[in-house]
Parts: sequence; structure tokens; C-alpha cells
Amino acid sequence: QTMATSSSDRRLHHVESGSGRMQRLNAVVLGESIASEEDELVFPSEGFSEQALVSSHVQMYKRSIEDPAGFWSEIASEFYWKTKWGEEVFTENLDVRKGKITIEWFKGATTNVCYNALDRNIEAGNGGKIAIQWEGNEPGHDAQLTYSELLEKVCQLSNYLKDIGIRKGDAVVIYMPMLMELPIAMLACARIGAVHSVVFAGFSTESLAQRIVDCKPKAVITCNAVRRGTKVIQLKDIVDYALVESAKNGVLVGACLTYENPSAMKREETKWQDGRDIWWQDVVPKYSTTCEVEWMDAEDPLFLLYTSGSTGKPKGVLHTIGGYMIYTATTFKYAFDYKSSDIYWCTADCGWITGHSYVTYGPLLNGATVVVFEGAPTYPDYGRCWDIVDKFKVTILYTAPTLVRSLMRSGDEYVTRYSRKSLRILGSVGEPINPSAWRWLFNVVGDSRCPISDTWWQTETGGFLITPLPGAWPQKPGSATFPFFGVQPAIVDEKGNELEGECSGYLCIKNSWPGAFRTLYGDHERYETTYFKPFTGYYFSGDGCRRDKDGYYWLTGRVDDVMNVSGHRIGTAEVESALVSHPQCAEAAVVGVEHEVKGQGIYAFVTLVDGVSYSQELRKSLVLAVRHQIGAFAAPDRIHWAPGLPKTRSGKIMRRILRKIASRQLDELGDTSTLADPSVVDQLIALSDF
Ligand code: 6R9
Repeated sequence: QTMATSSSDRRLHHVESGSGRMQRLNAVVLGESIASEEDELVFPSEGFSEQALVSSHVQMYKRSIEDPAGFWSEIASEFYWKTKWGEEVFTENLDVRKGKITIEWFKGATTNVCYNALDRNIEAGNGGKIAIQWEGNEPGHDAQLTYSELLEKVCQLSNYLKDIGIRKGDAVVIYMPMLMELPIAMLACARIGAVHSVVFAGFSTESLAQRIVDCKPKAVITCNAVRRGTKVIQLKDIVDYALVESAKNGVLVGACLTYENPSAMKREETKWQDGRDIWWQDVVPKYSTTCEVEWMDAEDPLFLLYTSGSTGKPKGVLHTIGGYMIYTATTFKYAFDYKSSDIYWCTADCGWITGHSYVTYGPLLNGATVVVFEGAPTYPDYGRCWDIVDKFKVTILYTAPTLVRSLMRSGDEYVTRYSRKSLRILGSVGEPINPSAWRWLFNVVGDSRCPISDTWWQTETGGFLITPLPGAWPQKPGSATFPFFGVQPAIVDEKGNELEGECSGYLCIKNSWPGAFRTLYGDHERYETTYFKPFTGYYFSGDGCRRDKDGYYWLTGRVDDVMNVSGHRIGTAEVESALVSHPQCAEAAVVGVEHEVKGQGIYAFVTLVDGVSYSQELRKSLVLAVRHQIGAFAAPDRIHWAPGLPKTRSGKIMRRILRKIASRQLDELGDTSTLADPSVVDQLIALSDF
């Protein structure tokens, strides 16, 4: 009946709740002991499966693969389209040999995502339902908006944006903390056909400027300051510098709409440029609470979101309207087994793709109640998450392994102090969740009753590609399980040959899905080169993957020069270029190393300019350079002085060797004879203080 029942005869066991910080795994094993993590199956309870949206997946998956046009157009018909698509539901070419890479879904049809998320749900009688349940940094500071109220706020902002001349196709940069005004700004853009580009408010002024210069927005929407934990971050200052920097590069932004966040900073204290800066509260509430929808082609752009690649320049991932709408809504519904009574909380920031697809669009398209949290999950203490869960009776909690690991270290007492009985589903995203973090989340947080949706996907994919469907099949701690409807993964070897059955290699996708990105903004060639040329005929994800004998997928991390630090994608080249911008740094090579909490830590090898000597101060100022160029989240954890770097005779840095040195696997350095100067390796080892 389900994909994995064939293997259920092997070992039936359940995971019991452990006690203390080290989790016990009490497996009731039939026959022999568990051979490996791949053999551990965790079954949904019978009650859970009975209630689940999908309890038998096989037929539905089969249909989605055999008849994608029929499958997706049926789902799309549940949404509002001003005009429908024609004969052709989608067209795709993923093969560079056949010409330009193109992916189009529902082309020719017209719709509006904001209309589908708000107006449609209100018309269905849900106007009085809470859309956004906001929780501030300080416990006790909260607010909420119903669907009708949210629509009114969105319309006011839409009208304001139109009034200052923003039209269909214009870009708007949003640099905001997790206030309700952030999703409001996204939806207001969507309503009038403006293309939003949200920049995570942890990015530095240089990074913000770089993005502004690339997408040339007509306006920037920001907030004067935010409090996160005990810190106050003055966002407006960062924006001011970025706008000066952008102007130097020929990009003048006419309007900077600033939300006053009085709990963090008074307006009088905010630096101001008359003519350009406008207080949100002074203008937006004056506008009408209704605003006509701009009907958009399904293939018009919805947003740009910059992400890291293997070169220093961030990539502007472009998503279009129709396919993204259908895909985020559908993945949200099935991977979280969404019911209208659910209270959903995703801890991600809207500055990342997770916040786009699964704070704003996916949940609101389903008419869900979404918790939006402004603060830090460990403030005022490690119990804050569970306090919020109990306070709002959260039923679905979607979070990241890095947070799970950090809470796991702080002790179970912080969790068990709270009831958490409202929870029914847990989700994980951002990086592979290691089995011990999985078990802790399952046993301690979920009291061994809540399935975990470990969702594998990317900024580029728009929505989940490999994910459990809770209730449909048993889980394996640490595996994202199986492909979502309509997704055909392929694991290939270096030569691009597709591997069958149990195997490991590079994870590719063979077909398009509605939520796929359509291009890199202004650089279709880079889009083709990065994603479609490495393995002809496939979309290449950049991730390594193993498929076990039961067909479960195990993501093993990036195989390119991209690191994953606390679930944030950071290119090694970006950190390197920030380091070499320091006047005393001659050269830098950065690698990711295993880190207990962050998943990966940033380890930088630095060669200094001749004559400069090593010092602790210099270390600090190098780290500062990265904080300034990219943001605090990209600060290197270690700086390792390097008189020279291991290079091949053609001058290519051999990162493989650096990775081994950084992770102290000195006996696994491998062949160093191809190096231009093999003695640099000994020098490096001599200079590391371990
Ligand atoms: C959604 C998001 C994408 C990269 C991706 C992979 C890693 C994300 C994962 C996961 C294993 C999961 N990743 N989810 N790895 N299991 N459930 O995080 O997008 O910021 O673009 O990062 O994150 O390496 O390639 P993005």
C-alpha cells in the first residue's frame, strides 16, 4: 500500500522517549540488531495515518509522473485564474544540446498570487481567521491580523507604491526584520505586479548595495531598527550607506520607505534624508484599504532572491508567478499534512527562500494561520520556542537542524518544562539533519508522536523536492525519504551516467516542476552553465546524495564550493574575496569544516602581504572585514596563517588538502606530489595550533 511496506517486515521498532541529555534509542528489534542507521524505520502511529491527507502515495505519485500536465492542472484549477492556460500546461527543455534552457508552466494564463492568498480565502468565508500571529522579541509583545485585516494593510501599501510610480515589472528591495510588515510588503508587491527582492536583514551594507546595484529597484522598504535578543540593530543606517554606495555605482533609488519600530528605536534618533526617506506610518495608513489586482501572466516574474554560488557574485534566482504559486501551496499542504485547524510556525526569516515559500506564500495560499516571530529563539532563554508553541498552540513547527542542535545542548529541561501537546508535525530544513538531532527532535520535542518532515530543497527549486509525506510511509532518522509528486530525481556519477538502485553520487532532477526557477536575473548563460551543463539533460543541484536499498534518499551536503553554515548558504569565494579586500591579506582559501552546532564552520587559510606579521589583532580585523563585506553570519570561525597555499602546477588551490588539514585528518592528506611546492603542506601543519 505504501512505498516502504515491502521493507517493513525487516525490522519493526519505534523510538522511545529518552531521558537526560544523551538520548537513548530503545529499539524493539525483531531478530538481529540494527545493522546501520539505514535500517531504522520509524512508523507513524495508526491514528496519524488514518487522519493523514495522503496515506497511500503510490497511485498519486505515479499519476504525477505519467501525466504531469493533468496532475498539475487539476491542482491549479483549485486556484483563481483570471484567464486559463491553453492546451500546453507546460513546456521544458533541460538539455543544452537542444538549445536554450526553458521552463514554463501555465504560460498565457493570468492570475495574481496575492489575490489567491488573501481575497480568495476571504471570499471562501475565512476573512475573520487569523492570518498572521505575530510574536515580538519581548515575551508578551504580540499582535495579530485576520485575513481581512491583512488584505486591507496590503492594499494600503499597494496603493502607496502605485502612487509613487511603481508599476508592473519594477523591482522593490525589501530589507526588514520579521515584522508583519515584511510579508505585507511582499504581498503588496505581488498585488501590483512589482518584483520584490528581499534581502535578509543580517546582510551587511556592502552586500545590500551589491544587490541594489544588480536589480536597480525603484524603492527600498526598510525599518529603522530591530531588537533581536538583547541587541539593537540599526537597519536604516545600513540602508543609508548602501544607497550611497549604489549611487556611486550609478543606481539611484528614489524612495526609502521606513517603518518605525518604536520598540527598538525612536524616530527622532533615526538618521534621515528628506525627499528620499518616508515614514511608513505617516503615509501608508492614509491610502484606501482596497486596491485592484494587477492580473499577471503566469510566467511574469514574482521575485528575485539572491543566493550564493561558487563564485563571489551572488546569483539572482528568479521565480515566476503561476508555477511557484501552485508548487508552494501544494508542497506545504502535503508535506505538512495541512488541516484548516492547524497553527503553523516556521522559524525561518523571510530573507531566505524558506521564509518566502513557507512563511509567506505556501501557508497563506492555504488559508493557514502563520506565526511570525521577530526575536531570537534563545531569548530570554532556551525555552522561548516552546513558550511560543504553548502560547499559540502551534501544531506544525518547521525549523532548522542548527537550532535543534543548539537547543539540544542546552538541556531537555527547557523543553520538558512546557507542554507542547498541541504539536503534531515537526519539520526540518536547511541542511542534512543528523540522526542524533533527528531523534532528539522526535523524542524530546515531539514526545515520540510527531512525524518529522525533513524537507530537501533549495532557493532554486522554489519548494520541496524530496520530503516525507507524514503518515504515508515510515521514516528513517536523517533521511529526507522520497521525491515529492512530479519530481524525478537521478543520482549520477562523475560522467553523468544515471545510477540505479542503491548508490551514491550527484543529485540531479530529470524533469521540470512548477516551482523551478526560470533563470538567473540578467545572466541566463550562468544559469545554463551552473545548473544544466555539468550533467547534460539534467538539473544539477550541487548536492551529493545516497539512495539506500529501500529507495530512501540521504542528502550528504554540497559537492561544490558552497558552505552551509547554520543552514545559510555561503560561497567560499565570497568569504575569500571579503578577506582579500583587507589590505594586509594577500591571498585566502576558505573551506567548510564540521561544526557541532552550525553544521559547518568557516575555516580560512590566509596568506599575508610580505612583511606583515601574524597577530591576534590582525585575526580580529580579518574577521571584521568579512562581517562588513557579507554579514555577521559569515564570519570565519578560524583563521589559519598560511605562508603558502597548496596549489597545483597550474595554480589551482587544492581544497581537498586544505579540508583535511582543517579537519585534522592529517593521515588522509592523500597524494601531494602533484603540488607545485609540496613543502607548503608541512608549513601549514606546523603553523596550526592543535
Ligand atoms: C531551502 C534551503 C540549499 C541547500 C541545498 C542543501 C541544503 C536544504 C536540506 C538540505 C539536506 C535538507 N539543504 N535542506 N540538505 N537536507 N532537508 O535551505 O535553500 O538556502 O538555497 O540552501 O541547503 O545542500 O543544496 P538554500
